[in-house]
Amino acid sequence: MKSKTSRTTAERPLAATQQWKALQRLAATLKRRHLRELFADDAQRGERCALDAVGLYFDYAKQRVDERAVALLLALAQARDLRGRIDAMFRGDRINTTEDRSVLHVALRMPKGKRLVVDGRDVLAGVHEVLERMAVFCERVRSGAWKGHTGERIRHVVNIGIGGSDLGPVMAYEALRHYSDRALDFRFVSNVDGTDFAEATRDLDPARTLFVVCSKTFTTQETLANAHAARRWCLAALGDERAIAKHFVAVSTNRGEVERFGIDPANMFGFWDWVGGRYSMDSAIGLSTMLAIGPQNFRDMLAGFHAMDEHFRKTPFERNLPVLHGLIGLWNANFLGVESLAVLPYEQYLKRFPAYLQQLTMESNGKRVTRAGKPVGVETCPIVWGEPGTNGQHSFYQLIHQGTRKIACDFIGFCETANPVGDQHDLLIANLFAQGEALAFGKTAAEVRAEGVPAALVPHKTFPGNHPSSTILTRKLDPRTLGALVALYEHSTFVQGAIWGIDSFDQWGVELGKVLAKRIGAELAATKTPKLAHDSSTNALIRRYRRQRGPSA
Ligand code: G6Q
Repeated sequence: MKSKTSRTTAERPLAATQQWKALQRLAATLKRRHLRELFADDAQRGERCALDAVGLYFDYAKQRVDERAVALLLALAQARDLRGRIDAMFRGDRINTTEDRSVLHVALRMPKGKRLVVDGRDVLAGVHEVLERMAVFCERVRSGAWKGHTGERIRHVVNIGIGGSDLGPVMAYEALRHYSDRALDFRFVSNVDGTDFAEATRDLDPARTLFVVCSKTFTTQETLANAHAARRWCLAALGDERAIAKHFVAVSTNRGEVERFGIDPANMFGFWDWVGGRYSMDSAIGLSTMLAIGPQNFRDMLAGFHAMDEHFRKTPFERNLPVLHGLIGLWNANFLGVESLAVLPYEQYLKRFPAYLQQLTMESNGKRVTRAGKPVGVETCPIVWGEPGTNGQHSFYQLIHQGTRKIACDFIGFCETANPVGDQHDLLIANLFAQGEALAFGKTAAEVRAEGVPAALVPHKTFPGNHPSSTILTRKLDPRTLGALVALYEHSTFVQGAIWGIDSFDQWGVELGKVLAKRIGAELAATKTPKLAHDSSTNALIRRYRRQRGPSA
């Protein structure tokens, strides 16, 4: 139950709360301590600062926290009514206040047989009905029962979508490629740059190609441009409007626009306004994922998501993985001045995971005002980026080790590989562990001198260390683990947004981009030189482009 005090504290400017001030005081002390000392003080730190949940082992011992910091962060979470926020989301309250919507991606992975009534309707009935239709369709395509217009079976699937309608599908396809049907070839087209479409389709046979057009609104300029290009490409080869029904399916909430485009609503898979784009990879937006890995693997992925949801909803905060992960990220961002988070999966299949997390975290928490429209008053989302290991080690890790910026790292590794090649997996994981160790402990000048390094080179070969990192280690990358991992980051993002008091589920900055390009698009398309009223720089760029552009198709 929410106490009156907790409600009041939850509404007070964050930086004015007693918990925030206590954390600031503690940070001033902890900033002076090196991870070397924290480890020296406690021989059990490695075991104590770790958590095992839903198959994920989360080691935060190399974060610059101690017991007091964790306790204060937990107190902050309580004071900001995190429990109430979690309950409100799972209940279906309209917590996306600026768009007046519920936020129910957690419903997409609730098992059959449960009920979740929102506004008088059981949303789970709709979720499972769509999942079943998706499964029937995917089985037909995968078995060859679904034929193209000329009677050929489908061999190529092209997902057309952007943002949340692209990043989840492409990330999940790459992550679970080991589980995919290799008789089907998958491409992903997102950019309005025609090169994306041209390169994705140049070697495809239209008679054997299926387009999955993913757009929640079905009004997104990039996606519609690419979908129309696909339509022309298909008709140019197959020469018959009736081919569209065999080569196009849509995933959308907007039936009217889907019909207007010419896709049969029988070939449309729906979802709901309470699924945000960046939280939609486990809705029908995951149709390409299901086509690749099959319905059972898709269900296993949903089960992994759900297991993490249940852990998040039910576990006391001190043992709650997303809560601790989120709070430690917030500690780094707000109290240690860490500006960015590098996500470093030591797993080639997770090569698109950092890009996926960029949208999830930065679109959700890249905000400057609270739900009430007041300045947050503290830093919000850090910059998230990353690359798979070991590739990153040979490029940007230099800056993390010896640069002047403060960067935190999330290392992600798996004990088993799907592709054992000699002893390469051990080599990969040795690199992961070695990097975490080196970042934490560094190398002192005395250690460098003791190696006989000439004095002039000592400063260059000294590593300050004390760079915070977490390691998420799990058994192997399978559909269930992927679901749990994504849900971990979804909820960690939620935790941070709840504490900052922002709406993590709107994206007015994205909407702005959608509007701005329309005006200039008309000016570029105009046959007569248009009268321009932008700033002088933009006007000059438009004129130069109009003079120099190449021929259009
Ligand atoms: C995600 C955002 C955004 C969105 C794209 C595509 O949370 O809202 O990235 O997914 O702009 O939108 P449509 O799916 O409507 O085409």
